[in-house]
Amino acid sequence: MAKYGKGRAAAALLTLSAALGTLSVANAAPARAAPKVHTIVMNKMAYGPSPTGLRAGDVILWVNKDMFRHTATARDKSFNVDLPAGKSARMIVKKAGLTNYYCIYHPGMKGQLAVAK
Ligand SMILES: [Cu+2]
Repeated sequence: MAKYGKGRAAAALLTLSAALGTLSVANAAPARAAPKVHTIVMNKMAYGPSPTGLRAGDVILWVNKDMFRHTATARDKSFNVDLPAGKSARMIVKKAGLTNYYCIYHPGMKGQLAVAK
């Protein structure tokens, strides 16, 4: 009987701590707006326009609508997205500032990301 009672108390404590854990998560309000998803389309051997309002932590969805394989490769090697024809991929923007990128298969394809902190 005593054993049963202890078990009940432990279970109640677990429930309580779980509830507190939920509360503290709910109270941790984000300091800034949630990350946004920006799309850059590769089509007809060119990148679509660079998104405005990019911030570090945002996501870029690269979409290759072309019939060729393309990459988005940063000149400073901070990212490299390699996409077969018709594929897409998500990339988290990590670095603030200006980053030039190009396609390693078609060096005439060029773009630039402008990322705020
Ligand atoms: Cu290419």
